This record gives sequence, C-alpha cells and structure tokens, in this order.
Amino acid sequence: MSTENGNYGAENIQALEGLEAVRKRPGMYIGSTDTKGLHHLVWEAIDNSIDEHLAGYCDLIETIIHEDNSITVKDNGRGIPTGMHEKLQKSALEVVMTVLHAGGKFDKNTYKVSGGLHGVGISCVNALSILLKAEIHREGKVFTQEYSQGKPITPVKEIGNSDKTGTYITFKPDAEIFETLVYKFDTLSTRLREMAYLNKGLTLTIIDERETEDDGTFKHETFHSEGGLKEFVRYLDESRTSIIPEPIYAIGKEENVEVEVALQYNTGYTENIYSFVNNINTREGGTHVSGFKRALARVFKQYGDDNNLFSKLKFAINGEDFREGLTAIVSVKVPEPQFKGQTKGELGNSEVTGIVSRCVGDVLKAYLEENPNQAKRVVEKVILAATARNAARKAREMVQRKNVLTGSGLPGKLSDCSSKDPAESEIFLVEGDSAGGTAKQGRDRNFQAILPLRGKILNVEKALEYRIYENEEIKNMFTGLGVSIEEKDGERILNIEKLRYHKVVIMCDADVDGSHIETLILTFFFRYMRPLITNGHIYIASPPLYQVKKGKQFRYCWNEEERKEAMEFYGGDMANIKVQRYKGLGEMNAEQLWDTTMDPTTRILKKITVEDAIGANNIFSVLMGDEVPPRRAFIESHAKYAKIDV
Ligand code: 0RA
Repeated sequence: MSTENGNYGAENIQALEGLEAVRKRPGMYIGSTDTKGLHHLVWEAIDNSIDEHLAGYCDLIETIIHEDNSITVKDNGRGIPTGMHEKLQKSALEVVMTVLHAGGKFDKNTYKVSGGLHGVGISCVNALSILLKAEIHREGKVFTQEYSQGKPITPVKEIGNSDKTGTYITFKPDAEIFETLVYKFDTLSTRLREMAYLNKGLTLTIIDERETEDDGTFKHETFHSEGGLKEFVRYLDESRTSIIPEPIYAIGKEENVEVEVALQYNTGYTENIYSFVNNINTREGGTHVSGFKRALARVFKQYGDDNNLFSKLKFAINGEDFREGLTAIVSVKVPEPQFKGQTKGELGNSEVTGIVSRCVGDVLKAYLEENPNQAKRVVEKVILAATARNAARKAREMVQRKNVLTGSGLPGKLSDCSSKDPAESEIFLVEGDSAGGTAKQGRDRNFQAILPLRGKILNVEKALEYRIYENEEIKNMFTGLGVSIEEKDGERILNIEKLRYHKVVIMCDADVDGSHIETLILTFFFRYMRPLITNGHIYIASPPLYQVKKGKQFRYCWNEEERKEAMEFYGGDMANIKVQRYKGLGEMNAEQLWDTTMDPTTRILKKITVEDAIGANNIFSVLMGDEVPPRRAFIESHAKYAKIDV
C-alpha cells in the first residue's frame, strides 16, 4: 500500500511548482503573512474536516494548540484515501497534500468551500509549514506521511492498526513565511463556536497545551449546538431584551441551494445581520442577504396593509424600518458560490436572492398569521422606527443646512491642518480639551488636524437616532471629517467622497476611562460610519505608559516588559532611576506627545479592522445594554474595564 521512497523527481515537478508559487506569493493564497494569515492555516485545515462533516461522515473535530505553537486538527471522517492514484502514480494522500487544489477532485461533496476567502486547499497549509504530518486512520490501519515546506520527506507508511477512521493533520508554520508564529486561543475558539452554531450536531473542541487551568488540565473548550442558528441568535442577543419569545426559524432547499435563517427582534435600535455562505462569513453580504431583506419588507408590509396598521402614518415606511432592533443570521449552502466585492466577502450568485426570499417569506407569513401578538409587537416597533427615522432625517437636514449657512461649516473646535489634500492629511480625535491643547501645540500643522472631543460621547446604544445628530461631539465628527448621511432608494448611505483626512486617529488616555472612550468612539464608527473602517481610515494612537529616566537620559516604554528592560539598561539602581507612569495624555508636554505618539516616523498606529470594531460593539452592548447579569459577568471577567461605573 505504501509508495516507494526516493523518486520524487521529474514527474512531480509540476506539482512542486504549484506549491513553490504558494511559498513565493503566500499573500495570494492566504491573504497575508501576519497573524491573520497564520490563523488562516487553521481555518483551511478545519474547512477540510467541515467538508467531510457536510458530506455526512464526520461529527467531531478536535483542534490542539501545542506548546511550540504547532497545530493539530483531528476529525473522525472517512480519512483521506491512501491508495494509489493511477494517473499520478502516487498515493491519493500525497496528491491531496502536495497538489494545489487537488483535495476537492477526489470527493464528490456538493458544498465545497471554494472561490471565496478559504478553499485554497490543505496543500497550501503544507506548502507554508516547516513540518506537516498527516496521520490517516482508515480500513483498519494507520498511515502517515511527513512533509516539509510542501515536499514529502517520508513515503506513505503503514504504522499500525486502528479501529477508528479519521484524518489527523499536525503542522508547524514556517518562520521564513510568517511574521508571527503565536496562535491566539480566543481567535480560534470564537470561530469554532461559530462553526458549532452553523453546523448543528457537530462537536468542535479546542485544547491549548500552552496554558493550564486551575485544576491542572490544559485550557480547553467544547462547542456543540443542537439548536443551531436559533441558539446562535440567542447567544448574540444575550445582552439585549427580546420582544418575541423565540427566534423565528426558516429552513428550506431549492435548486440545490440550502437556506437556513434565524431572526429575533430586540428593544434596541441597531440592525445586526450576520451572513454565511458554506460556513464562511460574508461580511459584505450579497444576494442571500438581499433576498432576506426583501422577504422581510415584503411580508411585513403586506401584513401591515392587510390589517390596516399603517394607515395613520404620514410618511412612507422603508426597508430599513423593518430591521431596527433585528438580529438575524442568514446561512446558505451553495454548490458553486461566486464571490465578489473588495475583500471577496460578498455573494454574487443572482439565483440565491429569489430562493432565500421565497423560503423566508413563506415562513414569516405563516408566523405572522399564527402569532398575532408577536406580529403586533414587531409592527409597532416598525412604525416607531419609521417615525424616528423621519425625525432623524429632519434633525440631520437641519444640522447639514446650518453648516452650509455658517460659512466654512467646520466645527469651531477643529484646529485644521494647512494641507487640503486628504491623502496626506490626518485628524486626531483627542479626548478632552486639555489634551487637545497639548496635541495642537505638538502637531505638525502642515498635515495634522486636531479635534478635541469633550467627555463621554453620547451613549449610541440607548439614544434614539435623532438625538445622535443633536449631540455636539457627533455633529463635529460629521462636519469635521466631511462625511454625511444621505438617503438613496430608501436606504441610508454614508457619503465619504468628501472625507477630508485619510487617516482618522483616535487618541485617548492609556487608562480605564481612556479605553472606555475608545470603545465608545469605535462603536460609534462601527454603527454610523462603518465605511471609514472597512476602507482602512480609522486608527488608534498608542501613547506610552512610562518614561524611565536616569539623569538626562530617558526612554519611553509601552509595556511592562519594556519598562523592566529600560530599568536594566540604566543599571537597575533604583535610587537614580525615575519611573513616571503616564496616567493620561495630559501628563505629557507637547514635545513628548509629538515624539511618542504623533510623529509618523516613530509613533505606533494601530489600524482598526471590522473585527476590532465588532469586538468594541459587543463590549459596548454588554456594558450599556439592558441586561444586568451579562454586564456583571463581563465586568468581573475583564479587569481592564473593572472600574467603569455602569
Ligand atoms: C478525499 C476523498 C475522500 C475524503 C477526503 C478526501 C477527506 C479529506 C480530508 C481532509 C481533512 N479531513 C478529511 N477527510 C476526508 C472520500 C474517501 C472515501 O470515499 O472513503
């Protein structure tokens, strides 16, 4: 059964060339070589096991982070075939592991995760690992083969008997490729939890051998959901108050497209729609989300009209009004998904719109007829939303009109830069007038503008939208940045064509209050100016935590480690070393602030991703939402935020 060792010559060159391309341009295959790309290797490995689950052969996937940051992904599927591949004259296992995109050619699963962000195949993981070991349990035997940088270093060996079936892949990412090799438990476990909700009945576990719990076992978690998306929606809305007792759940299949949707309405005002195609998060939505929105508007509109519920309204209801306080998950399984959009995170298959719309429409229609009390509550909420939107539009128009009337229209508190070229201009949003003053003195006025924000900006979770436009700080952000909200085809869109600065830098104190305000500002951007985040315009400044000084010499330190290092550097003699802990930006003078936090040649700016903002949004919902228990639990488990009074 095992192939001969040694002869990996001429006939293999083509295959090896494929993997050479992966090593030469890893970004083309896994997106990047930073921490995101590093984690992508795990998604890739798990996706193969998920495919095996979708084919109906696997119900357990175990992930292990080993002490050296190598990863094992084990499944109890059929095991990759190890027999001879006739045409290529080597084992199927070796072909799957060493030929680009070969994995899918062997199995006939309907739903391959292909074309999108994932789906480049396990061979890419192999190409980018300094060592990979495949262990296959199949036909009563155990087979292994090892590879380095995508090339086999052993033949396929039969090493024993087994009464199980499955595929175990262990890989160690190549330090030549990746900028960082350290895996994050939370990143992996969040995705595994999501996978469990998206694939009900599948169990996913994670073990972190780098850390032990109090009871001496390794840090671990197990995810399993029988309720699937219904449970997912409940989990996402844990900190909010639902207005219907149970999530509404739709499931259906048409033309080989499987649809699964769960939705629930809460007392809040924000719309949270999460969408997936073949288990992959489609952040930019797409035809499946359009179909869902279409069904929602169509069915509720019809129901309201039939029951004469909208007759008193003096203005039209639009699509958005049906989505205030909505939390929904739209998951579809599509045989040949086409992805488009900036980050390939948008489903393009046009046939999916109608399929999702019909499936959700039928279920929703029946739900409204069978549950008149729930229907009434949701319709009342829709009417409130439309009324508030109308008020918000008036408030917004007023603000926007006023700005036109007051000359330049820029906020009085803005210290603008001289440059009028947005591409080279930056704006610092600074917490407090006093730090704002220091920043104004310290900046390079050629290209750096300062906008101080006073106190805690409005609590955008609780506030009605029209109140938001009345808030001074928020008005200043819209006018200062040069962005506006416009309505097009009944949907609100953010116009960023006149964005005045391509870098928007949030600069807050490095303490509890500062991180709270940072969370608030990020949440605001996430909810009201999201395109600024997705287009990469939002940054966070990193002021230092300490200055360590000896005589006239000093060093700035951004963490404990650097502080210790600096103290050692200065000889460790405490009598002569002065350590200053910066509690706020206000403790630095203008020159220090420039040197450490604003000077483009030395500062550390953290670019905010949508994931960061989602994190802030969730933290914020927990801290500010209606429910007390999750808030308490959260505060008790996050010392960083422990002092916030909520
Ligand atoms: C090719 C063919 C078959 C299964 C697989 C590949 C397979 C691949 C992976 C990757 C991770 N886990 C996996 N499990 C299975 C079908 C084999 C058959 O027909 O028995």
